[in-house]
Order: sequence, then structure tokens, then C-alpha cells
Amino acid sequence: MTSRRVFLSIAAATAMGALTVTASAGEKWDMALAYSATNYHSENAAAFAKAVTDRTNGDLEIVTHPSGSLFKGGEIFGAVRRGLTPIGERLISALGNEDAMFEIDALPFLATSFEDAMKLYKASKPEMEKILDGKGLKLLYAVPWPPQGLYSVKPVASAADMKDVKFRAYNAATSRLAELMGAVPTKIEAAELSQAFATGVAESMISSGSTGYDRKIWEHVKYWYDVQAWLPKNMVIVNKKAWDGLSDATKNILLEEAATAEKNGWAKAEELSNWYKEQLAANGMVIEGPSDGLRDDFVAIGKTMSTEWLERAGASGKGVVDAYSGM
Ligand code: PCA
Repeated sequence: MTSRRVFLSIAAATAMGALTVTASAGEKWDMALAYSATNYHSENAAAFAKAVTDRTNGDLEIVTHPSGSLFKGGEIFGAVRRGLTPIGERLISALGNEDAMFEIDALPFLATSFEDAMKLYKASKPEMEKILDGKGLKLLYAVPWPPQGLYSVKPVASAADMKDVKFRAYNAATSRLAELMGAVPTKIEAAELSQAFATGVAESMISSGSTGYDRKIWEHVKYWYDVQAWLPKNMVIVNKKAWDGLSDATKNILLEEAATAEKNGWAKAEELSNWYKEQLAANGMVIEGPSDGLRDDFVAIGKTMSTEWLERAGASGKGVVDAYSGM
């Protein structure tokens, strides 16, 4: 080999080495998700992760971990806040211990359609972002679940039928609702639901058709009452220190893809809402509107819960409700 060729091959090797270093110098973010891989929230997050990875040419690779496989639903918020993982998705209304404001998302009958849920999102977003900022977090996007209805092993004609029934709750609001009906609440994450119903730990819950479908709830539960009580949202949050370490170009890509994920997620939730109900019915469940008695009971319970919430959430809570009402 002539010295010139040796030089060229060293130069080529160095260039290749440099390329390898550049590609592997990209950052990897593990994204913690609580719900099944096939749920539209998780699929939407996976599409978001892929778009960011592709558009940054791997400078920022986001890898999703659905079904609570990285952190369980109840751990995700704390894990992202403490920087144990830079990004994750959490059900907003389950964060009442962090701040009462987050529970606005599960107040019965405040927002019962996709349109109103969007208004409530817009009205509450500035306050939510302020609270998250104070905890070292940044909101990337939020996507709703379809309207919440009542699942039950036995038929339910009024709240009286819920007395002493074992009720699966997914946040403090659903626990409180159960108590007000005389039921016995137990907090269980969606990932552990099938087990809970199979073993009789749970006989009832409030949730969307989406979660019932994901968990093949018809194997254990016969009735779903389409109460349309509220539409809670999941939000995707990022640790601010991790965020601050990104280049401006990467931040912009993340923001653009977050906006796309938000838009697609809302559209998908609405598109699937009826489809889920059809699937529950096709699998043998009885899908009905609530009886007048059950609806009246829910409305009364909702009033109590709203009053209690306003006491806890104070002036900022009232401010958001007023802003929402004026929209
Ligand atoms: N599914 C989630 C929260 C709201 C919903 O529709 C769950 O049941 O855990």
C-alpha cells in the first residue's frame, strides 16, 4: 500500500468512525406509558415517538414502553418529575394529590362531549402548565378518553343497587363517587383490571368503552351504562431538565410532533367512541343509557363532588370553571 493510499484509508476510517460517533451520540428517551400497546393512546404515542426519531435523524430517539412495563401508571408522574425517565404519559385526573386542579378532568357532568372536553382543556391548560412548570415538568400534549360509563356485573337501576358493591376506582374522584353511591372502592390500574374482575376483587367501575374493550371486560362483566359522565384526558409530560438539554431544532420538532399527536389523538378518540360500544355489544354485553333514576343519582352525586372540589381548588379552580362556562 502506498503511503497515499494508507492515508486515504485512515481518513476514510476516521470519517466513518466520526459518523458512527455522531449517530450514536444521539440521545435516547424512554417513554413510560400505562395502557396497552394496542390502545389508541399508546399507538398515538408510538407514532409520535417514531416521527421525532425519524425527523431528528436519531439525534433524539424516543422508545415507548406501554402497559406500565417501565413504570406503573401510578408511578409515571413521579418518575418523570424526578428524572428517572425523561418522558411519560399519565391520566391527569389521577394527580389530585399533586394539585386539586388536575381533578377538574373528572368532575361528573362538567364536560360530557368531545367538544366540551376540548373547551375544558383550553380553559384549564394555562393553569395546568403553571402547576407542571412549578414541578419541573413541561406539558407536550393531552388526549381524551371516550365518555365514561358504568360497568357492572349486575344490572343497576339506581345508585341504591351499588350499595356494598366492590368498585374499581382509577383516581380519587372515582373513589369518592363510589363512596357516595355506598359502594366500596379499590384503586386498580387499567393494566391490572382483568385480574381484578376475574378474581372478584372488582364487580363494577366507571370507565370508557375503550378500557373495557382493551381488557376484554365481557369475560367478567355484563352491563355498561352509557352515563357520559366526563371525558378524562391523558397528558404527555417531559422533565424540564431533559427538555432544556435539547437543541432548539429538536425542541421545535418535538413541539410540532406533539401538536400532531394531540390533533390525531382527539380525532381517534372520537372516531373510536361508538366503535368500542359496538364491540362490547358484539361480545354479548348489554349496552344501555342509564335509567332516569340512575342518571338523577349521578347528577346529585356530581353536584356534591363539584362543591367539594371547588372548596379544595379555591379561586384558581373557580377561575377555570368560569372561563370554561364562558366559552
Ligand atoms: N380508561 C382509563 C381511565 C379512563 C378510561 O376511560 C382507566 O379505566 O383506567
